[in-house]
Amino acid sequence: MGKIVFVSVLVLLLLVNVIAHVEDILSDNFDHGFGEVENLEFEDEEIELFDMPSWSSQRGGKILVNVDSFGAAGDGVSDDTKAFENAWKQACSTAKSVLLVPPGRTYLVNATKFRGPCSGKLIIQIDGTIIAPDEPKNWDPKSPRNWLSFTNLTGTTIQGHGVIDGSGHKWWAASCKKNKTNPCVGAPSAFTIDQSSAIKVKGLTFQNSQQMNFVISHCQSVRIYSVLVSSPEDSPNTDGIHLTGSTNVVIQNSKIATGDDCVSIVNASSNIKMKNIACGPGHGISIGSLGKDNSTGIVSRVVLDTAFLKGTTNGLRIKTWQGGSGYVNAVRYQNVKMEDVANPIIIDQFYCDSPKSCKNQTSAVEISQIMYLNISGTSKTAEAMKFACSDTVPCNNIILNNINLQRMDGKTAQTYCNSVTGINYGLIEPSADCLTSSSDKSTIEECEVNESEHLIHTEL
Ligand SMILES: *[C@@H]1O[C@H](CO)[C@@H](O)[C@H](O)[C@H]1NC(C)=O
Ligand SMILES: *[C@@H]1O[C@H](CO)[C@@H](O)[C@H](O)[C@H]1NC(C)=O
Ligand SMILES: *[C@@H]1O[C@H](CO)[C@@H](O)[C@H](O)[C@H]1NC(C)=O
Ligand SMILES: *[C@@H]1O[C@H](CO)[C@@H](O)[C@H](O)[C@H]1NC(C)=O
Ligand SMILES: *[C@@H]1O[C@H](CO)[C@@H](O)[C@H](O)[C@H]1NC(C)=O
Ligand SMILES: *[C@@H]1O[C@H](CO)[C@@H](O)[C@H](O)[C@H]1NC(C)=O
Ligand SMILES: *[C@@H]1O[C@H](CO)[C@@H](O)[C@H](O)[C@H]1NC(C)=O
Ligand SMILES: CC(=O)N[C@H]1CO[C@H](CO)[C@@H](O)[C@@H]1O
Repeated sequence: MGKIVFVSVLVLLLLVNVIAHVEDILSDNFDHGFGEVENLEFEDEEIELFDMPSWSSQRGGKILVNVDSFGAAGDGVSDDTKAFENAWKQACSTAKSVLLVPPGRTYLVNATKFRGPCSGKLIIQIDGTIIAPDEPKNWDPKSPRNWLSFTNLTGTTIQGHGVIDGSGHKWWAASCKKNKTNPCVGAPSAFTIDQSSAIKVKGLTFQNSQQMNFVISHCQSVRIYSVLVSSPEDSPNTDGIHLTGSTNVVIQNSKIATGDDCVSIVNASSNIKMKNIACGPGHGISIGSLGKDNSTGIVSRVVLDTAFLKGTTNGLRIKTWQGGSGYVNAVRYQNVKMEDVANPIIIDQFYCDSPKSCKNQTSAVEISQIMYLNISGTSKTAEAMKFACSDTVPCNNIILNNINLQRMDGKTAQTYCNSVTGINYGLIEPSADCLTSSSDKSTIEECEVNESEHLIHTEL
């Protein structure tokens, strides 16, 4: 008896230790990782000034570069591409300039690359609507995957109450996801910020993108807030905000309704913070996919704090293809409310978004230190939590704390586990018995076996 009590206490101590240790690792990383982006210097006074709804004169010592002054018609029919290009040249080469797309008008603009570096900290004030030509057949063959893209900028603010509309309807109809007889070809991303740093995006609406709505690629220090993404639930591959190769990114107070992932975070991205996000319809908030075609995928240090997901086909998802390498680690999801969400919590190391089924392979992108804290709401699927991990590369240190996911139809929700280790504490509903101990094998054995004996002992 004494031995049992002793072992139980030992096990408890081990568990407490593991929890404390993992929390240390997480909070250390996060505090350290996000200090930089939290302290990014943006000139907030100026930003208030430029939030004014319309511009008719120059203010605050800024030089206004209005696309209308370069011959833009703004009638939604005339081709305003040249006017935008010329306005860009002027604005980008002038210190203290504001590139203005004025409100109340609609500008038709072809695929265009807006290149930096620019002199000074450019402000791009978009209050009007910019629309893309809607016919895929006439799309500029030199820019098959981009509509509006901004590259090589530093310290740029893009803001306003304007709308970026990809006119995607014909692209969607031509997608192989819509009609299997169509060839699978990529469509343009609507709005891309590439190879840039210290970028702020505020207030814009992205809608009806041809494929992804808003892409951040190979950037450092980006803050996105109060953006709205709105594309139909059945529009194929229209990710809301897509991050690739980017570090120190904050996405805040944003609302995303679309046909693919609300947010997708892929390779070589780290220090990503999302706060106060509404998602749905859509495919949820995703890390991945990673590891396709045996590639290396690395994502680390991601926090989602405060989110509401409604009617999405996944909730908090990590998806990797078999055969990949690399890792996903240090991810924390907290304070998330779900309503009518399929697969609210899912790690899928068998992701296969291809017409052919994927071969089982032994290598995989390794997944560890993933924490779910205070996640509640309703699940559309029986498996409210799913940890489908590779037998050869298991998921480690998965931590659940205060989870309450109920099925919509009142039946009992379940947790699916394959090859996963970790811990759970607090209320866990549905229960996740696969996660009771640390990833340390010796601890698992002691823990499982002797905790149950301890219970029997107290019942006696
Ligand atoms: C925009 O694209 C159309 C084809 O859709 C083309 O006719 C037109 O010349 C392009 N405009 C410019 C300024 O390149
Ligand atoms: C980006 O700008 C830098 C100067 O700041 C220049 O040297 C470099 O060639 C530019 N890169 C691209 C891809 O345009
Ligand atoms: C799919 O595309 C083919 C060829 O363009 C067309 O004949 C068929 O009607 C389409 N099917 C649907 C469901 O739209
Ligand atoms: C992912 O990023 C790493 C660098 O961080 C790179 O080595 C690797 O090739 C990238 N993978 C893909 C698929 O681009
Ligand atoms: C990935 O690796 C597996 C195992 O080595 C191999 O069978 C497969 O052909 C590879 N796939 C690709 C796309 O290279
Ligand atoms: C749990 O998350 C919800 C949002 O879903 C929030 O309202 C609540 O305050 C959180 N609880 C705690 C203890 O942080
Ligand atoms: C691949 O592995 C998974 C998980 O171990 C298993 O459920 C599935 O049946 C396997 N598929 C094949 C084709 O071997
Ligand atoms: C170390 C120890 O006491 N292990 C025991 C834990 O409980 C199981 C039975 O559930 C025993 O088989 C182990 O020997």
